[in-house]
Amino acid sequence: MTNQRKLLVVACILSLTLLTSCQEESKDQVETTTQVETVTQVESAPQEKVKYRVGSAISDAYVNPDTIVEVAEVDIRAKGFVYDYDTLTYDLVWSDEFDYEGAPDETKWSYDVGGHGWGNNELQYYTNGDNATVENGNLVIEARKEEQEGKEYTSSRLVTKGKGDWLYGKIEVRAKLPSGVGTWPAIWMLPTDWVYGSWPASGEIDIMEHVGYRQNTIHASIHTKSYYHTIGTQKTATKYIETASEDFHVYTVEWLPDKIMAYIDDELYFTFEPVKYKPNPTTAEWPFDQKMHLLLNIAVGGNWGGANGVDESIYPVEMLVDYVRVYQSKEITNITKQE
Ligand SMILES: [Ca+2]
Repeated sequence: MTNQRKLLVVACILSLTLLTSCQEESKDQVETTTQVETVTQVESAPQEKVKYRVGSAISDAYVNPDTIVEVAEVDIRAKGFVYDYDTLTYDLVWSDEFDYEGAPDETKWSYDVGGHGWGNNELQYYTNGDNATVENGNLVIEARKEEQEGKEYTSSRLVTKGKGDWLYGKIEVRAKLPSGVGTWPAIWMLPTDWVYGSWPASGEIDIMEHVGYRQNTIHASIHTKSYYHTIGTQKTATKYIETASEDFHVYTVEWLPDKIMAYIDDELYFTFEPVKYKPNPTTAEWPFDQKMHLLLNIAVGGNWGGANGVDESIYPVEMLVDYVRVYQSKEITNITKQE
């Protein structure tokens, strides 16, 4: 090999190495960006992030001062509440330990019944409790492949509406989730009285959602008139856990007068604090000053759960719930705004 050739070979090896490392670097960057986007959706890309930062905690949410609108004091929400978070004490106010056998306690649970798709083109018919039972210390919700009322699947959706609802508090649900493409279990909350209008104006809090085609990725979300999934503005965080369907995990929401947080096994992974998006939030950003009740269900298919199809071969599938515990804090329950 001539010297010239040797040089050429060395140059080729060098440029190949560089190219490879460049590609690896850009791949890393893409992955990082994707993760950030999944965690928090920023309303608009600010020019100078530091300048627009609002609140004491470092956050991905910023308020652009050019967009600040004046709001009458009476219409401002989620602002002006004074409490010491570190000294809050919680008392158990409602629970079901599922430490009995048979049908779920009818003093605590009712059923949403029907097969109209539930706003999401879901495939199941929700029965009047036929797919829910309590055994071995757990509530068992079972989704089955069986025809009923023109639908190919049955399941149950338990609700505490009319039997348990709360304003502010900490809701803990220890559960083991079904797996399989097309399953969509959820632990969530809806308003009891819809005083700010129909969905999403009166709000929705999703304590836990899991879609089978993204096994072990857990979602916590809120929906309001300004922030909801149909227009892509809902506030969401995701957390990957390794054993969502093999082990029980504790899914928690902590609902305070000015923010909502979600945890898995006591680890915080979602905070929604509306003043970080708007200095003067209204009910469009914070309808969460009215009572809400709890819902537990497995949906089959649907716009999100069925986005990658539905595996028909996996049924029946179950969600097990060891307990539901609702705590409230006397420092928070009767809190009013400071003038
Ligand atoms: Ca139990």
